[in-house]
Amino acid sequence: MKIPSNITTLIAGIILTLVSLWYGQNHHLLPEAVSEEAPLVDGLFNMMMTVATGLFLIVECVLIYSLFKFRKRPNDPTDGPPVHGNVPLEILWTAIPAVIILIVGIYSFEVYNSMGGLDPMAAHGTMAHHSKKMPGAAIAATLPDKTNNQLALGVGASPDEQGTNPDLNINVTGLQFAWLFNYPESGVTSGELHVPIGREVKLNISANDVIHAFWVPQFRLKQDAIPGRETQLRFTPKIPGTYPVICAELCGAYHGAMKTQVIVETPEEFDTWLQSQIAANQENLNQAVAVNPENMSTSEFLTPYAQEMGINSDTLQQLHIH
Ligand SMILES: [Cu+2]
Repeated sequence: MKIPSNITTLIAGIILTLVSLWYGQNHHLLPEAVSEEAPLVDGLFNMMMTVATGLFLIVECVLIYSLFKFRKRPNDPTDGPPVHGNVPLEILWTAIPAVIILIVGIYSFEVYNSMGGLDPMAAHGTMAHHSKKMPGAAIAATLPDKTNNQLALGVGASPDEQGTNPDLNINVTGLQFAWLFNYPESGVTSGELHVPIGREVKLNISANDVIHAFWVPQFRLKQDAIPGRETQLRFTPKIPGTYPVICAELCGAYHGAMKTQVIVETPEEFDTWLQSQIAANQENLNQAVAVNPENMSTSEFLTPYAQEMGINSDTLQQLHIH
């Protein structure tokens, strides 16, 4: 019995499609998705995984079939037929990837927009708040605001949240080789990130020395931390747990050790943690008052902070501190 080849092709096509669709949803390659925005990225990834599985199976099946079908037979010294090209086939194998790329392009643009990647206000904050709690605040405020008139960098508010303020602002600073998290509303600074579920969080990210990258795979978010330029990530945590914060930009000898964790917790647990940090800070402050350098001049006192901020002594002179 000879089955017509177009029916064989049809059955193979159906099996291929079903296998691709199944694997696109069951690859288990991504970690848990713990923010409200993360499933958008997973949808895009699964779609690309489906297409990639289909292409992989087509290419490998044709390859293995050809290895057997067109192998050299014993006592056959002849060459294969000379094939110079096939215009319709070339048009086909150019058109199919072009269409796939167009669809992936439009889809990823949609995901990026829904997550807030195109929020025009995303980077309109200033760097000044990063030094708000430092004695150098008066000087920082007089420096020209470098972040204005620059394109937004990062993920801002989603289209229906644009113009609204996030529930929680956190200043994130990357430095060789650690992450620092500062909660400006309460003045708490911590080496690990705590965020409450169901609240919209905005991270204002910067770097002290070189470029770092803030990455939490479970949030499906990654953003460069750039010296002298603020970037943002705005998202809503959803599932409580402890997840890794990883530096994803080679930043020096101990880049591999630049890790901490993000603790996603209920708003009650988060408030308890914040209060305990405020209490701990208060204790440190009481100890610090004893060594307050009252007998230093303002410029003497500010010089180390200025150096840390990359301001040279000439600039400091021009500020006329009395
Ligand atoms: Cu780093």
